[in-house]
Amino acid sequence: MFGIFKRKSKETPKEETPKVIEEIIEKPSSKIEEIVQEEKITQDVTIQEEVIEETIEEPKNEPEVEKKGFFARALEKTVSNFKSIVPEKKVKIEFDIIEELLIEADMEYEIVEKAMDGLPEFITRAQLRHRLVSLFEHAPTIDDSNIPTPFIELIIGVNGAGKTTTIAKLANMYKKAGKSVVVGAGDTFRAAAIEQLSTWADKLDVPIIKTKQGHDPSAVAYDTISSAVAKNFDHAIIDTAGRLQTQVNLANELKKIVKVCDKAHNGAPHQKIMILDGTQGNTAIAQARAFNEMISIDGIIVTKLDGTAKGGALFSISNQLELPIFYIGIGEKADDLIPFSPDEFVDSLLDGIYQ
Ligand SMILES: Nc1nc2c(ncn2[C@@H]2O[C@H](COP(=O)(O)OP(=O)(O)O)[C@@H](O)[C@H]2O)c(=O)[nH]1
Ligand SMILES: [Mg+2]
Repeated sequence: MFGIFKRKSKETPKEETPKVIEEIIEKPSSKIEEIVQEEKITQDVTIQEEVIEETIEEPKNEPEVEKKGFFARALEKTVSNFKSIVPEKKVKIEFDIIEELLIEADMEYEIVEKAMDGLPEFITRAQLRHRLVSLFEHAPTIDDSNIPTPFIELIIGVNGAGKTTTIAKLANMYKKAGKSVVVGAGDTFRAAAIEQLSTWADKLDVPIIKTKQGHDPSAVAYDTISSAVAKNFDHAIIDTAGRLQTQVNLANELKKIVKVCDKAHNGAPHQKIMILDGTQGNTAIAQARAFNEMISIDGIIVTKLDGTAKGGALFSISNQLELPIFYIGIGEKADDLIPFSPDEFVDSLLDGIYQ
């Protein structure tokens, strides 16, 4: 770990001349082919030409929503479920009731036991808060001074988890902080995935590196990084395909992308971020473990927390995987990404049950 997790900077965004650099790579770069052949990084993955019909919704142009209380918004469904167990907020709550609430919120039983071990029969907010916050011991290290340029992030996760949308959200956040960003459409498995990222790139006015469906995603990663280096970009964010983690192909492909990133720029990718669908709750853990074994992950972004009552799964996710949660996704728009804060998260949860 570099300790280079970057939070929203407080700088005011620079005035930028809108410019779209769009590069279409017709063929995987010959450089990549050389590297792969020379080093026998992995067997060539045969990518079936497959067209999956997918509706890409135009990102809506809505005014920016006030972000105050966004953890409360993220936990709205989780907390509203609590009402059936604790109809009225209290100062002290019985041990068994707390246990029930946490399980209801989809916290794994093992973690509930760990968190509540030795707590008294009636538990105060402060007692529970301390235990819950400490479950996020793997909170990200923040060191803004030590961020390599370009800062290269590889985004992984299963189909539908929210990878492409999260890339748009990250790009939007970096741009708003006055940084330059290039995105790479590394999910070459589906044409729709390339189109979806292109639509976002147009909307956000960030350059995109893309190729045709079925082409080598490593080539896209290589060219995205090369472009970021050549043009002195601050950030490069690379998308990947998310077919099922059980496929050996996917593991090989991801390993190859990681190696090629390092060839393109020593030390890249600086962060491998896994995107987990929050509506899956605890079941996302097994998925995450599989990815972590393929290419070790640096941190997690949990999406779709706005649409789930399983907010408690975040405790298990971070604790079981021993990984930090960098951000959470709370909607489909570019601004719907917030840095994860264990304190605020726990407080919003407790607001739903304590006076
Ligand atoms: N409600 C909500 N929807 C999200 C969020 N993140 C992504 N989505 C939606 O989830 C769907 C799949 O996202 P996508 O980025 O295409 O997933 P990918 O296959 O992993 O790239 C899309 O309809 C997104 O708009 C989120 O934080 N909240
Ligand atoms: Mg995608």
